[in-house]
Amino acid sequence: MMRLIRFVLGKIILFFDALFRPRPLARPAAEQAKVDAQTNNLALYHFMACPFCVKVRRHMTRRNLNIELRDVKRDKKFDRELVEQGGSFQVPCLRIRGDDSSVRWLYESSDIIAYLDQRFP
Ligand SMILES: N[C@@H](CCC(=O)N[C@@H](CS)C(=O)NCC(=O)O)C(=O)O
Repeated sequence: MMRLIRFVLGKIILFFDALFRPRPLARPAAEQAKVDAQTNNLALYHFMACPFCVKVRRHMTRRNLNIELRDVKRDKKFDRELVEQGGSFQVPCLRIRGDDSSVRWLYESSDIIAYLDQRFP
């Protein structure tokens, strides 16, 4: 029963997400290219119908941040990486690779949004 409720709620969330898609920020091409180069080091572990993931994905769209999406429900490899390297199965989670190749796993949708706002003001 809970699974069914979650499934239906997920579909409703995705419907409204698609219906009210945010308008992406328009940057000059050179500036967007710079931002794209920086977001290359980021990957968002998520799944489609998760409301907290929708919140982060909508923020990314609004800020025009092209961050690789890794769906943990569609690809077991991402599921394993998240648990084994991130430390727990919770989405959304932002994988941040530093210039020195160090990796940080950032959980919590609000913290992810705050991080993106601070890095791409
Ligand atoms: N406070 C967290 C909540 C995240 C959360 O509850 N995510 C759910 C999916 S919507 C989750 O990962 N649950 C673990 C599971 O499904 O096992 C946030 O804002 O990111």
